[in-house]
Amino acid sequence: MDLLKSAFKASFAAKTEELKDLLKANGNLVIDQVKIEQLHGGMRGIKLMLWETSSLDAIEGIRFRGYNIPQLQELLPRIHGAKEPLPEGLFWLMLTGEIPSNEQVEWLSKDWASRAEIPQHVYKILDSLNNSVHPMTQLSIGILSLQSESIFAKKYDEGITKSSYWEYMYEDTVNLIARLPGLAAYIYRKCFHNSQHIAADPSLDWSANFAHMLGNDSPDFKDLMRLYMTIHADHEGGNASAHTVHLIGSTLSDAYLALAGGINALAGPLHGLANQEVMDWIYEMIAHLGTDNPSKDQIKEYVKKTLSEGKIVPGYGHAVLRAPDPRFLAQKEFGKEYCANDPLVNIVWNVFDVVPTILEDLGKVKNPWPNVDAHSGALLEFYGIKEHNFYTVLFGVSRAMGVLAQLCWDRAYGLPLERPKSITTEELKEFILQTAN
Ligand code: HAX
Repeated sequence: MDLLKSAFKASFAAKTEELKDLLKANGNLVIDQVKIEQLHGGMRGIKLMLWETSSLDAIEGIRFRGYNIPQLQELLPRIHGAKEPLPEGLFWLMLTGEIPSNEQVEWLSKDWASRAEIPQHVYKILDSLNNSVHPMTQLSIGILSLQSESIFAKKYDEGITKSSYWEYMYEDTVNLIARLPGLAAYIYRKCFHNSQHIAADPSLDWSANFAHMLGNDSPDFKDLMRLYMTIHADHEGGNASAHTVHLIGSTLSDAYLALAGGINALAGPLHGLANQEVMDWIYEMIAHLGTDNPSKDQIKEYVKKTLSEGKIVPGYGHAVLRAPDPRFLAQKEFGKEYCANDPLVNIVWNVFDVVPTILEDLGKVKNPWPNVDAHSGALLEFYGIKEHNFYTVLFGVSRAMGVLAQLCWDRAYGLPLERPKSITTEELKEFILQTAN
């Protein structure tokens, strides 16, 4: 059994026993109550899922196995001259609860590089797609085409015991994560660089190799990719992409089928597609105002125009967060170090200075602060990745790490099929009537 697989096994073995005892003793305790407004309002805040890899605090932001973003940046290993920690370390942490050593991260990097080969039929399917097909749709199709490689599906078909599900889920998970940069880079070079593909360099770490295959070998861009891949990886279980993967996985669909579903959820403008929308919105503002150096007053007027047309300001607001997203702030710090004079980056910062007050004044927006998607596009554009409709693909590659690590936990715990109860409006009316009497 490989290094991480055995570390994961040790980690979940103890927790599974603990969880069993906990359920036995406390299974009837009520943890939450549901208001009718929550039933109608997107189930906000209802506690109804186990999720081990991360947990979201409304003010502090995301914590991965208890560590917030600044702590992760300090503690996770940086190897081979990287200035940013490697996301491989975060994946190790999500599965084991332990910050890995440099040697463990180095091993994982090499393990992923050795699993990265993509079968030819996947490329053929991608090549058959017209470039007008959105890159997120192509990513979803690419992942589905890779499903031919699922070890879990094959073993399930042959007949396996429930106690071994986790093992094959682990294999699918790491194989899929290993292949995603190659898949995403293939889509990028096919759509935007005339199918001039760049071969993988297995001597590089996962993110650096991704940067290389996209076409930018600068050390700074490799560090941006390490940062980007780390901070987008997970946001607890209730967000649409994570919950979709968990739900699909609960039917014992394999990692490929489950992740493709999550990618489709991420492709919505209220979720991951917001990073594309932010950049499109900034470019529309630049065109409307006739300057790529708009003043804060000009930005204010444009924000008001956007709202007066009944549109949302992309990159702002959140269903859980009630403070500036630490993932936004981490990117701002990166920007200050590497591209403080870039006009587009400065627009992002000026938008940050004016938007929260305007949204707050509307009186209905619960969180007027920027989320992760408000910043990422400007940094990518600085390093030459200028195609806005590709941005959510990068988010998807990173998000795969968190949701697939959790899928391993789901199978290790033997979590059952997810099946909540829905009711009709008539039943709701009846309930209200009965409660009133
Ligand atoms: N611009 C304008 N209006 C906004 C707004 C924004 N950025 N954010 C919220 N509102 C509005 C809502 O549309 C809603 O209006 P109505 O009552 O008229 O329908 C009202 O304020 C209350 O909404 P809320 O309770 O504050 O927010 P929700 O939990 O319902 O929605 C969203 C959270 C993220 C969907 C929302 O803030 C939004 O649409 N933001 C812009 C899109 C965006 O950036 N999405 C990415 C979020 C992070 C993420 O998942 N990244 O992948």
